[in-house]
Amino acid sequence: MTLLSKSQVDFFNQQGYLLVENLLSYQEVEEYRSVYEDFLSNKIDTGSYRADLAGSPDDPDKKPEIERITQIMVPSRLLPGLLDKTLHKRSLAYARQLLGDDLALDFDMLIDKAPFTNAPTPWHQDSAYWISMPDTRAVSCWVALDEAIKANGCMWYIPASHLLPVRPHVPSAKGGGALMCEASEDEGVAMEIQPGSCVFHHGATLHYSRGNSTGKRRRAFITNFRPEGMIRYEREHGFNHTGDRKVNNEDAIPI
Ligand SMILES: O=C(O)CCC(=O)C(=O)O
Repeated sequence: MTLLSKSQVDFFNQQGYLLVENLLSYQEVEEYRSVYEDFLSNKIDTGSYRADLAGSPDDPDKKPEIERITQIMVPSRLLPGLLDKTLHKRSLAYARQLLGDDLALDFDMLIDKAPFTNAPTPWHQDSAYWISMPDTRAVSCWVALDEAIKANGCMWYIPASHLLPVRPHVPSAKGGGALMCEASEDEGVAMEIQPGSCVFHHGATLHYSRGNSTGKRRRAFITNFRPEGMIRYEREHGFNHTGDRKVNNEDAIPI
């Protein structure tokens, strides 16, 4: 595996995100797609770890027939063999180069946007979901398993937003929808990437994706890392990233 250059690490520190191409080979992408299918089809029982990130209406008659944004939390807890494979190993190695050797896997997740579901992931900072912590180093690796373009929901990031205070967040929908804050595409950059490539973003970087308006799926496999000491801190406070979608960061609670 190649090391990140100093200019890549500097870019991440200044801008709050970093593109890394070809984290996975074509063959590896095929293997991950096959495992992804086992999660989506519930061949691997995802139980309460699965939800629609777009939320579900209170009225069951209005419930969409298909999930619009399928989110499956902690896939490596359900299939521990994933931890020894390329995506987890390489993304951890890069995360350590970006933010320090004490980083470890906090959680992972799958987010799939089904064809023609047109449901954006609202603008947010991951840190709004998390309890306030004494050490705020955290980085996600968003790996595309399909070509990610604006029309199917590639990620957008607001440069240097991780250096500013966390914005106030509120739930975007009843029934467990994603958190959202005020932000717009005018502030952001779209990262259109190939299958097997990935973008790292800091836990405080503002990000978003448009809905999927194409006829193909948009599958992403995401790993999230923070210092081992902070993972222990979270667990001691009963926080384990298995699906709670409220504002947990006290600085992100609107006044
Ligand atoms: O895949 C998406 O649309 C959103 C991903 C996201 O919010 C994240 O990785 O933190």
